[in-house]
Amino acid sequence: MNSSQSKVVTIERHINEQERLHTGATGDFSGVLRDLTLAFKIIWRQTSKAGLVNILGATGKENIHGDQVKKLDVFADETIYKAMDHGGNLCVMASEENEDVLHIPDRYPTGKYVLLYDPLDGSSNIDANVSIGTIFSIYRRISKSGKGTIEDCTQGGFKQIAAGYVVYGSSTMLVYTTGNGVYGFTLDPSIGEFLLSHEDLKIPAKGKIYSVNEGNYKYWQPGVKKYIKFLQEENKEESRPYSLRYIGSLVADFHRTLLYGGIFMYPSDIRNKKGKLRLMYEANPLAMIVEQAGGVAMDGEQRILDIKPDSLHQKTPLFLGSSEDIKICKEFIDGREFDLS
Ligand code: AHM
Ligand code: MG
Repeated sequence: MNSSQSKVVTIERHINEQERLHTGATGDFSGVLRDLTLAFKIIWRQTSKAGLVNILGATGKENIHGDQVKKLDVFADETIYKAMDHGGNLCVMASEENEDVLHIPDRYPTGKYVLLYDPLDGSSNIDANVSIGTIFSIYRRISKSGKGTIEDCTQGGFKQIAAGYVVYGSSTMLVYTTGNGVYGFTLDPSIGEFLLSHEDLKIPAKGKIYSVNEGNYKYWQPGVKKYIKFLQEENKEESRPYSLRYIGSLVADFHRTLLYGGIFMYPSDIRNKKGKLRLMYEANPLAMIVEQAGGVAMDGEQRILDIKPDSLHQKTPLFLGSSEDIKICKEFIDGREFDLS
């Protein structure tokens, strides 16, 4: 055996190794991650052959946010629920696509963990074959026993014990953290395994890219507008003007920001005072990941993970990315940095 040969680490092996870092681990938590991985592979299989099986297109229904629900959203939502309802490790789930919490069926045991998920993020992009994703977030239950409750599902983001996402793109990647750094796995379709490809990911302290739906410019608050103008000003030492990249698929925009650095924004505007993105399903999990990678996530005023949730589907403005970029953005929002010379 050639000892210089790099080791192949499957997600299964990685989960086991992470578990061993925690004394007293029972394996229940690893069980949650393992079951999730299976769901992701099933969703990947379906998204990658979507055009072939005539599953593209709208169901004609709207979800509780008023978005049109696509067939693949429904498929992904049900796939995750069914993969996770019987393992005995969860007490309750909640999904962006469902108004109420999702209980574990009576015939299965309940466990000590809580799963929140956005089954198919960026679904308006499906028909154009643009990258889409799944986002997940795991908490420990706070209710004592039996079925989990809405309170289990509306804990502050700082209480997350794991978070991750899958991006179904030119290749399919799973990125996750259990509070011990961020790890990325690329799916090898020939063997159906996620293999470790990005170890201990760190976001650059400063980037050269900003990512925002600039079509909403006229509705933003003055500080955000001035910050965007600042990014567009020329300053070679500070790598300005920044490049603009916006896919309109949060997972894909986040993934690029994590790897290349820079800033992603979905600010509030005069029409949507709380922005568009969902705190529990989108902002909190990505905030945990970006912080674990050395970056920052805020709502314009405070740290995302410090927001006290008041409802399952609440929205939040979201600014996340490289620490230096977020710091400058915050100065503009606070009105302390208006010199564009
Ligand atoms: P969703 O597809 O789960 O409803 O998520 C909302 C999506 C995000 O992926 C993306 O960042 C954002 O909406 C894009 O919004 P907009 O089209 O307003 O730029
Ligand atoms: Mg979403």
